[in-house]
Amino acid sequence: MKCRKCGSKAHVNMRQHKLALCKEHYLEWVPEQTERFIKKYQMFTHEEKILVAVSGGKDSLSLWDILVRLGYQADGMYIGLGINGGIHYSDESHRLTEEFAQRHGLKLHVVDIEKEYGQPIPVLAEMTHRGQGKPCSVCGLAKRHEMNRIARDLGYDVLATGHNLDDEAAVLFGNTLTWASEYLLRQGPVLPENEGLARKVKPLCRFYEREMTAYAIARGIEYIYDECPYAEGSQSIYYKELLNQLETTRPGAKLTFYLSFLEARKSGNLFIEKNVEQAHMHPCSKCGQLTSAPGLCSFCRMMEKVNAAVE
Ligand code: Q46
Ligand code: ZN
Ligand code: ZN
Repeated sequence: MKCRKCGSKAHVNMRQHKLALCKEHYLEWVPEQTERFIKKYQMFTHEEKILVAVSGGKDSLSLWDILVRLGYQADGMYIGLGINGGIHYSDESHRLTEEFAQRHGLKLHVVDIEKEYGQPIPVLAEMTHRGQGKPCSVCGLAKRHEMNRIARDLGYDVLATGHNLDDEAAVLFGNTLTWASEYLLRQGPVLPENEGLARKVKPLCRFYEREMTAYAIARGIEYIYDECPYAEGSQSIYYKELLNQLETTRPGAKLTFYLSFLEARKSGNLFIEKNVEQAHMHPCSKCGQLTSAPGLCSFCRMMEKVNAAVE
């Protein structure tokens, strides 16, 4: 296999794009493509302030690296979840994120859930009996709440996350199986800003997971290889495996699945009544973030339970 651009030995072969590139040209290609997606989906401009949610994994660190290389004003945000167990997941991912920021002279905001709310995520999950033994629903709720809070308090226009195509296709697959209209309507590379909530964007949503791994390794980014220990056996991993099987026999199937969905959504061909999207939102009476029910948002409601349990 030879690099299409220079003819030297190829480092990455992307069957789905019928494209092989050497290391040097691959390291150019990924940021170029990212810039193309940013423009195509009108994610943000060079004048806007971007907050990148970094977990210490390959996708978010690569995203931060790419945005900075493209000349965007991108700061990082790390949320310490307090998930350690045998593999020191949180400690290690925090260390790698700090190192990355220092090495590149970048600004990193760190929020530690335990310091902020008294308990780490697994304990909060136990105290609130949410999620049948898995802390993921509490974790997701807390991460979303903290990202919105920091973006708002520190005046960022845009919140960027490192979701790749495999993540997006798995979510889409799950939502399609149950035809979850509300979620289908909201899924996409950009979720517009809404009354004080920053715009949310996913600049890597068209890259395969293996493309991002190849980028992080070629760029020499040190990232945490282990997944969060609670990810094991999750539905999203199962969907990813199914889609990978499909991809093996039909290269490009994953990308087509996601892009056809985006096309259908854009042209209004999803057969979903638009008014689902317009569910009325109210500001939470405690933190001010938007929520569908009047009163407290789900995060503040959860924290009320925790506080009641402590007293
Ligand atoms: S939700 Fe669940 Fe993840 Fe939180 S507890 Fe770990 S696996 S980190 S994306
Ligand atoms: Zn080349
Ligand atoms: Zn609230």
